[in-house]
Amino acid sequence: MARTTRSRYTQSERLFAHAARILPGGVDSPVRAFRSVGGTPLFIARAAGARIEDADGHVYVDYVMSWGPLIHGHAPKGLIKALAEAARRGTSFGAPTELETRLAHRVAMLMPSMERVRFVSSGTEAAMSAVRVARAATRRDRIVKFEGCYHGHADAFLVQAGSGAMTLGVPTSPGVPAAAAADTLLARYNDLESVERVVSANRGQVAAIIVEPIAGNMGLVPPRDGFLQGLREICDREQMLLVFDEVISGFRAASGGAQQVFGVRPDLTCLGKIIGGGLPVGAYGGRADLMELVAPAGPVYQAGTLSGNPLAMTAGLWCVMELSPKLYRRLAKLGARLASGLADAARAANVPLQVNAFGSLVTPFFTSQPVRDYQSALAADTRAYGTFFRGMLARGIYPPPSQFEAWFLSGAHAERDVDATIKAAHAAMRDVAAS
Ligand code: KE4
Repeated sequence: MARTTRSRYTQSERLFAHAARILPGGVDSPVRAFRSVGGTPLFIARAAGARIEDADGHVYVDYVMSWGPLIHGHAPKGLIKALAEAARRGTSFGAPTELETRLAHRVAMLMPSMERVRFVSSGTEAAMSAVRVARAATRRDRIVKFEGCYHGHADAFLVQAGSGAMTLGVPTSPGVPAAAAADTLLARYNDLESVERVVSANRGQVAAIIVEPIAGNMGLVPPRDGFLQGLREICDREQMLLVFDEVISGFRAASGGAQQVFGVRPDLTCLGKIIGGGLPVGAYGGRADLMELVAPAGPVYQAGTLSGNPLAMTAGLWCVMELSPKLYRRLAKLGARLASGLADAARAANVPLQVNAFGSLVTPFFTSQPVRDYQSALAADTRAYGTFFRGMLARGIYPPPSQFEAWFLSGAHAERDVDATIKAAHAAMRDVAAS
């Protein structure tokens, strides 16, 4: 009988088949299903530092890093120790603890625009709550978001531009009522004129502009010079609020996030990922006069059983206390090394590639044109990315399973990890060229 070649991923395939019978799509978040890159999602058994190990025992250099929270790498010893001690004191109280106050003060020290902070359990909760505060404060219902930016899965954000850019938003997902989408207007990232057009067509009705100050959800797209400052000026002129969604960029672009890097002060900020150190934490905050509207201080209702959970606060505190200028210098060096190495690998294989990079965030776009917004990101060849992704996986590197995500470096990554990644990329680019 012909020997069936044993798959590299036998255990993951078995586990995925079981999962798919009870979990929609076999996963708890869509991007994990490898739908856009092909193949079976890897089921992870353990991870440490910059490495992740799948159920078949294969080890990979990890560039997903749980989609951003793990700026210090997987399972740092100090974090595990702090969590073990915290767990022995109890895992959740549903009552205030000093930990929340300590973390909130640390956040406010790093991001002075956050005069008040409310902890929640995800970036989605942070963004939806910040928008609720903005609507309450301005007594206006409409918001402006940008094509290609993602702020979690609340109804108001699952919206795409209507027939014309000036028309009201339409849902991108079944189950989102047209009415919920209609108050969301779309503008083009890095294009202030598109913002002016939308704002003038809805004068006096827009509560806020919400933006990823460094976009990570169309792949990495940094702001053009003057873009964020321009949004600030439009908001001031139109009495709208500026909401920075720093779920990715917060504590990653710098200890004070993108607002520190670009010197633009938002009225409200959303945080997630790093602030929880890998445990479920989100936060929103900003001007005291706005945040004092939040219950029970004010009438804007928002609540959460596990908000400020002591284990999550312990992890968040440990992570933000470990941030240092030395870490950011290392991350910037590693990011630049990775970005130029990926570009070299593509050039050597004559594969069109644009590499966007910002500190420890990198995205290789399989396209010959610069990527500055959603339209130019969509021009990328996702089939080529899928070939590249599978080639990297087969060579022990675990990039994000989507062309439209950022690669995340951590303090646990070493130059030898980046060099091994670049070596694998030369081979994977040849796979792309040959496909
Ligand atoms: P969560 O609800 O997933 O914690 O955060 C939503 C969110 C809000 N704002 C920004 C800028 C974000 O990037 C996110 C979540 N990011 C994605 C990855 N790009 C999470 C991964 C996933 O959806 O599985």
